[in-house]
Amino acid sequence: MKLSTKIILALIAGGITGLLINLFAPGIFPELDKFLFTPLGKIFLNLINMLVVPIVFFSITLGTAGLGDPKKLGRIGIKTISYFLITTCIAIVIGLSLAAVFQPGNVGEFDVTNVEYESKEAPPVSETLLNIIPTNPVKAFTEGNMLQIITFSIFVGFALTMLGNKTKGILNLIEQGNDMMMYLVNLVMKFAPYGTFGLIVSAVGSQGLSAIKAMGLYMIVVLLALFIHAILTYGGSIALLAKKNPLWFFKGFAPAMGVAFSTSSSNATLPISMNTAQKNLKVPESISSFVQPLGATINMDGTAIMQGVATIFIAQVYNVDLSFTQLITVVLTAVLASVGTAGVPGVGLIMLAMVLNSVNLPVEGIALIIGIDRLLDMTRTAVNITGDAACAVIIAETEAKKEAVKA
Ligand code: DAS
Repeated sequence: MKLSTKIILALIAGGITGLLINLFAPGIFPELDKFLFTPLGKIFLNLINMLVVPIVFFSITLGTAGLGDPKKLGRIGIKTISYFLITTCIAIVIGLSLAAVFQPGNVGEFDVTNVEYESKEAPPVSETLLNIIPTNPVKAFTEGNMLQIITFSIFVGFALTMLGNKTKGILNLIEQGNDMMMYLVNLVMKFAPYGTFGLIVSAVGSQGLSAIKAMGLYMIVVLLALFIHAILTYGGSIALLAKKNPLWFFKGFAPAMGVAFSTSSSNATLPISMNTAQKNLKVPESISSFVQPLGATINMDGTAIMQGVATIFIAQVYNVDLSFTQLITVVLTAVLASVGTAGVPGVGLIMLAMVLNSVNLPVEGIALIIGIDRLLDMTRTAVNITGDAACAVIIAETEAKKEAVKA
């Protein structure tokens, strides 16, 4: 049986198991979760997180060096950032529009009298962007500071390109390191169905139906926006720009989407999403290794959608009418917030405070959506990494056409 089928089956079995335990034997769930489901998920999460930092360094260094001339690096960089920014803006507009149409904050009673939310201080995006150049690369590696690791890797790859044969030995060493990491990814992938099962049972079992019932319409609007964005924006751009069948893309990338869904972490899924894009979608390693780690760190369309819908939802609950200028502010702030969101569970909610502050909405409103956010984080993370893969496929195809014309 194909790995993607095993992961999908594990997702379904995990969801059903979590719901059944929650419905019929909630009393035994905590013990079962503590001694079975959480350990399964934690082992899998730790195994893939163990690979992230070395994979990002080896792959981006190789990817940058593999691109050959700096002009190609510049061209791919511009295409990548442009695709990321345009799709994130589209994502937020879809989220805002659906929230305005379905009015999730005006349906049902939301008691806002005693909601409290201690907003965790998120670093301002300007600080995040200024800090992308590491003053101490070793510290960046030990702290897992992805943007700084990416920047340092691009510089190393650029140096290897410019020095050519002088540093051939180092390039070979990095190539061998990358091969070693990719072997380990394949090894860890064998455990994916078990880890995915454990993570899903844990997430669904602990959430239960109460949160889903209370926030039903909000959840539906977010999920609908995520689905529309994935099909229209990613499916449409794959068809129009890469001239590929969207079904081929989604089917090929399904294993990575399943892992992202179960881990709620773009960073943790990165080794698997790169491996899947290279193996199933035939994206050249040099392009996949440049686009996907960058995307996992700064391109979060799913998160931007949640932030758009949540802002309108909270405005509706507090009876605040946002002006058109304020909506533009929400789009721009949500783009910045999604750039500043690290690819780890739950950070999108922390960055939401920044979007709410930009239009003077009460941050306490986040307390209304916290209960359902764990389940929504799973889906938006799957969308986040899918956008990165769509970008990689499109760049791979457009670069291949450019090479063909040159030849
Ligand atoms: N879970 C984050 C990710 O890994 C996104 C978020 O929290 O919104 O993409």
